[in-house]
Amino acid sequence: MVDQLVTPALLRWIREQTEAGQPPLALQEAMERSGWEPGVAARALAEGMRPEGAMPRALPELCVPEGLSQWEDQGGHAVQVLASLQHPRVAILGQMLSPAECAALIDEARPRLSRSETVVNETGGSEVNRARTSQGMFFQRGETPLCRRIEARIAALLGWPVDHGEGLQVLRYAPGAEYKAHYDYFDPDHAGTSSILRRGGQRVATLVMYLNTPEEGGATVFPDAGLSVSAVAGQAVFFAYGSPEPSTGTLHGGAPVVRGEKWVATKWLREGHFE
Ligand code: PD2
Ligand code: ZN
Repeated sequence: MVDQLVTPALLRWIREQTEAGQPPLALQEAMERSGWEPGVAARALAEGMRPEGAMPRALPELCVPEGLSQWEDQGGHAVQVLASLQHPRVAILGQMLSPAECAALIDEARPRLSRSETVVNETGGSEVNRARTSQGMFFQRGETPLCRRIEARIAALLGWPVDHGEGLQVLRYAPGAEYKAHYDYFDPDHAGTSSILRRGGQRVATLVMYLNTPEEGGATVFPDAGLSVSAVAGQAVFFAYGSPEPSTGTLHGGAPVVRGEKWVATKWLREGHFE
């Protein structure tokens, strides 16, 4: 496939259309009809909709604030940067969520759980898979006041717009349940990926927030980095992958829960506007 370049003319067209009131999804579809790859179109949209003169958000900059041990959101909630790694780009965060927020997310999610599914690469759909034995549910982005508060905190912490994120996903792992090693980005070589990329382009980063502390097991593991992150209530692991490639070192999985149960909320960030 020939690499497509985001040209100044395309960016000018996006700015004009945006000023004329065209919604991002309509522009994305129009670009795809003209032959633009969905991921390139999403990247161009993100760039073209940025106010002129504003600094570009280069994907590799998607990271937690550097050199800070603690960061406060607008509501005065302090998040700690407990550890960070350059390659793979991983950060361990403390007090990402308060105990009350963890409990409330579990309460809101519990009645809506069903068996988790994974993406079917050939079609872009999803199906039940033995590699992922948790139960889960998705909130719509901004669905509840709690979702909105958490989404705003994540966006401010990472400097990534709220509208470039998927809705929160909550997962419950019973004893024995696990999520075998995988990448969170969509495989560019699979036939179903182009239809997925139409909604916001590629995933570029993941934040897994732990809502409780399992009695034993359930760590999030990064086999290529030899890294294991314990699931501790309120803490989170963030990892970014600026391109959809194994060289990002972001192969990761959820180790089996041995005793107790494990609850997490996952936030996936996209390169463009996600509807
Ligand atoms: O629950 C986890 O630790 C985990 C591990 C790997 C979650 C995800 N991936 C995910 O939600 O993508
Ligand atoms: Zn994952």
